[in-house]
Amino acid sequence: MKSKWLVVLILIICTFSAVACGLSEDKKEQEQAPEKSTEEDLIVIGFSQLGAESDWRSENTKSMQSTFTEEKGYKLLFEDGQQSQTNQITAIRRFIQQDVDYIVLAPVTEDGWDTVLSEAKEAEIPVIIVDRMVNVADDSLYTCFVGSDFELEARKVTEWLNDYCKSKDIAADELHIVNIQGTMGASAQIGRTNGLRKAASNYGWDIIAEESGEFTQTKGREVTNKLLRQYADINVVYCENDNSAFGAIQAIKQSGKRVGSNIKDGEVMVISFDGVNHEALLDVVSNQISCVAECNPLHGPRVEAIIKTLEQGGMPDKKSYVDEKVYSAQDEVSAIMVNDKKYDITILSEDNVIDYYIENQMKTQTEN
Ligand code: GZL
Repeated sequence: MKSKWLVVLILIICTFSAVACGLSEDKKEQEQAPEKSTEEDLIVIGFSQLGAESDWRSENTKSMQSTFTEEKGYKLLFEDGQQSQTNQITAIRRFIQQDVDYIVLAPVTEDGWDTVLSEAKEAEIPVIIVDRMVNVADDSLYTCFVGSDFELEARKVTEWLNDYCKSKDIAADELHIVNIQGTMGASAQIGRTNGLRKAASNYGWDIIAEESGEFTQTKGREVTNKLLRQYADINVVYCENDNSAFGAIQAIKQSGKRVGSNIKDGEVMVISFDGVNHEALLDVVSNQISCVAECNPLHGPRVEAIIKTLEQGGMPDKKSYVDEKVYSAQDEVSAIMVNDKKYDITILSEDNVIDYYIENQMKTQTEN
């Protein structure tokens, strides 16, 4: 009898130990298994992008999309506003309904955001403003801003223009400028226009006309065409982004005039902003664009750094601005001063232009 019970006891012990081993194996497997980011582990970001109007905007969108991937623990909800504030407001309301973790807004224009940002604040969803700024009565409606100082960009190129003219004995009253503006009411347009106006008032330049080229090549060409037909003495076309500059260059050539820096010899000078793609930098080398202020679009890594700070309970700077270069192929001006600060001019040539283009592309890769 005893031996039978002994056998039963041994069987019971074996069974329990087998089960215990199994459990520990499962536990070990779980511990070794890589963390699978399940849906609820992802940080959900609602990104309201203003549109797809320019090469700059495409690079900006690419930077955000390549930064906020599921592999890195994010779920990016991307909405293209197609240049419409109404669409962007609708997108933000959708993000609120979806209870995203963060809202990132690249606002098409500065005004009109108070109500919808109050709704986001009410829902306790942090809002990060990227690229252009919002003009709100209460700046607690957004957590922070990261982007460019557009008026500084304008001060840089206008200081370059002033120093270049001095080096060529071109008198201030010999300059007859048209401003091909960006999207009216956008921070980039406001800052770049203000910077030109202040320099013109300061140095005695003649701004013949200002009209929006909407940051696009088509509209830039159309507006420049019209102004060239209206005003025979235009010798500087100040374009508030590269795509409108590409259009202006086409219009100047179609008018039978020559594009270039040699104003004294009758060339029409083109000045621009962005310097984002190879075409723009090659236009600088070939003297189609005399000077371009870089406007860096690679905000993905910058926004990610802000979100990481917030995730760790930190508070990012309320406003952070990107350091940006000035490019020219004219070596008469090697540096400029703005507000007592010196900015070197990056002199581009066929030998080095690829380095700067690659550098920008590398920034895209390395910063992500
Ligand atoms: C600048 C950005 C502007 C670019 C344009 O940060 O808002 O909008 O200069 C773009 O190319 O369309």
